[in-house]
Amino acid sequence: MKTRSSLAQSARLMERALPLMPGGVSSPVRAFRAVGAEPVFIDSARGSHLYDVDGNEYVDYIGSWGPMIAGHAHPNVVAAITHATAKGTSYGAPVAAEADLAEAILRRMPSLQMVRFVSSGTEATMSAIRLARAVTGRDVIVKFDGCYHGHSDSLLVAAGSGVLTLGQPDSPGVPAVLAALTVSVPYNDLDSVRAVFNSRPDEVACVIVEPVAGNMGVVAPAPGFLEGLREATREHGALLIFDEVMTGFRVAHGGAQELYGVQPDLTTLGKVIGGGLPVGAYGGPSEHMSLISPSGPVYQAGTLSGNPLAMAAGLATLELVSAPEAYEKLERASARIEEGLLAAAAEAGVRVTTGRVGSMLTLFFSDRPVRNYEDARACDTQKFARFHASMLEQGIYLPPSQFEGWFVSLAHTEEDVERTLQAARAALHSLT
Ligand code: KE4
Repeated sequence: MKTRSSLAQSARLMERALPLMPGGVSSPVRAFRAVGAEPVFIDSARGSHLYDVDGNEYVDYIGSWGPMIAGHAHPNVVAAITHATAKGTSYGAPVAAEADLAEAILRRMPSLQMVRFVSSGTEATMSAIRLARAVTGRDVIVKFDGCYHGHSDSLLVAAGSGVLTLGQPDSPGVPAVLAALTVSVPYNDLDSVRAVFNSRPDEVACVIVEPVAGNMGVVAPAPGFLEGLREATREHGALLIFDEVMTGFRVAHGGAQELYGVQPDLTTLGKVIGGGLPVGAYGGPSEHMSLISPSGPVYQAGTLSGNPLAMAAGLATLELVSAPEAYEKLERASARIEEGLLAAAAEAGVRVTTGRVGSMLTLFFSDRPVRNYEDARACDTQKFARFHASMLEQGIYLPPSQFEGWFVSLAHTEEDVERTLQAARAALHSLT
């Protein structure tokens, strides 16, 4: 069993970073707090592999939390960014590349007639709910426990991802008067959504949902859930927002809205459409999007929105996942990993379940299926932490939280999969 050589340089770099940046990191979940391990500093990456500053090599299942669907440092993406960089890095002016990426997105998602680029998923969802409030003239938003839509005030309520990982589903600093306008209900529970509409008729501006939840671990929508949201929002004059920051062009060529055949009013995007550079986007019908400044009164802006390098990286990445075979390859590798994990757990006598849609999956340390936040919270996070530590020691780099998804890329090989399953067998046996 291959184990890591040293972590001395990572430790030294964390010692240096800690007094400079909160937790020594630029995003909380990277601090590995939930798994009680020391984070490794990454020096480089290529394909499906990461290389840390001590020279240890890992098979990577974080993929920068989703963007690296074509693998790290893909030659096409590197060439696109390099070509763009040689002409300058940012102009604060329109560039043709914005329309290039916009056309690529609209071709894949017919529910979008227009799109606005921003620099993160947080900006995308924050802007989409502002637009929904403007379109409807209403203030209340409905979200789902355990879903995470970035860290804007209105959406940091019963949130998933890092806030759930760190056991802080709500955050200090969010004014109570604002949080009161956000109603969070259980995922996959249509009755609770209908109850909100019945109790606060004409107040709900939008329902925002991860069409496949990825921030309490991967949880698929129950049959009829998304269709029910579409029907309830239409019936009550609220907008349906699909937050496809994670699922967009990840779970299917046209995202979750293609996979499940449900068209939202607004869609938010990120991750894959930036190919590893900072890009977010929100879009929908022209009648709504034309309300966005400067064509309309709803203000939203960004110094680096539509950055030419980020547009080039996003377009090159989308082109790499444009053939149907790409999703077939992702499906085969991801299904192989899922069935291998389940077999290894059964062999070791460890009770687990899995959540998977396409190339995003989670191994839950739970003896029951995970269908919502309450189920996810019942997972054995200590056992997950021990599993994570063993996998990391064996050179398999997993998200450092039970409440995150693993991401498979086009670069993951048969050998990567077999190495992962071999490590998982050892890790699971070490738990018994
Ligand atoms: P960003 O602001 O982090 O670009 O996107 C926020 C966001 C919005 N919507 C969904 C469905 C998301 O998953 C995210 C961000 N995802 C997390 C990982 N689960 C980002 C990782 C991090 O916070 O460091």
